[in-house]
Amino acid sequence: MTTPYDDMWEKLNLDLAAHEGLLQVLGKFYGDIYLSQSGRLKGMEYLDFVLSEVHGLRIRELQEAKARGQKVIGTFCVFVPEELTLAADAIQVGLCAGAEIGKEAAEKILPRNTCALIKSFVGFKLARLCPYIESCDLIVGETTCDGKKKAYEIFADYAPVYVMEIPQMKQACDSNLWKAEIARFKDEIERVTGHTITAAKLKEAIKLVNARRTVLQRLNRLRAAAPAPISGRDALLINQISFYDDPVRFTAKIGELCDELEESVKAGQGIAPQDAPRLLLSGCPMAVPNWKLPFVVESSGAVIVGEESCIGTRNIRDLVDESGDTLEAMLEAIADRYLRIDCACFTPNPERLKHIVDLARDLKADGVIHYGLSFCQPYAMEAFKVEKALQDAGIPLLNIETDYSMEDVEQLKTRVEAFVEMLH
Ligand code: BJ8
Repeated sequence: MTTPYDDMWEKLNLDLAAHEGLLQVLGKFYGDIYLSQSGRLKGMEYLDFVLSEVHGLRIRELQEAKARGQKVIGTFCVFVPEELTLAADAIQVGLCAGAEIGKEAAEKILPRNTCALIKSFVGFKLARLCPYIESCDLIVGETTCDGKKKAYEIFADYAPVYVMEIPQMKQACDSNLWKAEIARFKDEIERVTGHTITAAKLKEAIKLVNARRTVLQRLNRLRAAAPAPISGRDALLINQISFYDDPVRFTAKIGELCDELEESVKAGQGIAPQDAPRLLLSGCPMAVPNWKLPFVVESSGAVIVGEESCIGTRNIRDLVDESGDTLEAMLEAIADRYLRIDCACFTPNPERLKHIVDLARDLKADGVIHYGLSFCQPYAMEAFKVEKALQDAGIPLLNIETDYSMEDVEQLKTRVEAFVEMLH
């Protein structure tokens, strides 16, 4: 089948047949998981449109920006400060890594017992499937978990990669290391873009990224209402889209959607029955199109009211302090904000336990599902502490480990249904 974008795919050197296969899977998934939902608000049309054009208009926009001289920076972790990228007049995209396609290629150069997210990004590159990866002038990796850290060494054979060192603890010396890393990243971005980051540009960028976080915070607050005004699937999609859509457009559109949601809440309307068990998902990020667990949960009679995840609250909870006027003060504020991220790669990581309990209470969640990708040690190890913290708070937990394959859907359904039944 030919599409208006075929020339673009050829220029990006995608494997056309494999890419077409990916789009078909994505389209079918989206139809089954998203378009089948009833009672969605008008604002959701924006999500449907963006997703239908995820491999289309947005890539064209990136190509047009590149033709004007802008650079595209790809990332796989929320530690990479987008404020600096934007201040250098570049575009940052969070690369998705949520599909199994490309796994076979990845397993030729990675151990099989590697988490699905890592296999996915390596596989996408090797199989020439992702127009976002192919649009990137630089891919920024980071030393978070061991799997990612080592995978970037391999990835660097296929794409331009720069790696940020993320501390593993949060002591004064770690904070100094992190500040130095932010400064090193600034230099690298200036080198790649050819633009000097000025205080005025950085201030503007800080405001822009904070505005996107603020609208997502507003969305999260609205989800505390009962009945829930939006499905967990749609909220996850919004968070996923936030990583690659234009930040100004995204913030405006989600603001409009929140206005609509506010009206629904005022009218006492929701997308699930008032007594549907409310669940918080917690753990590993769910990248596009990893919608498996939310779909299983919401077709089991429960509604997801929050995501304690990097594609969720962990990415938007903290704002950068906007009061600084000098470059130094702003870089310091950026370093402070990012070091507050409570990824399980840190030791110890007590903040995350508190955040999960607080979030479950704020959102009036009846239970928590801890979601770990198979072979992800940081989150699997931390799940024991999460369980203990929730037990102490009297909140039930279901611990799920899975990957991107569909083989365990029935088994997951049985476990989730039993958990939901217990909460009724
Ligand atoms: S700040 S959560 S985005 S590292 S699932 S690759 S941890 S083995 S994704 Fe993450 Fe940054 Fe942390 Fe967030 Fe490794 Fe685990 Fe795989 Fe993971």
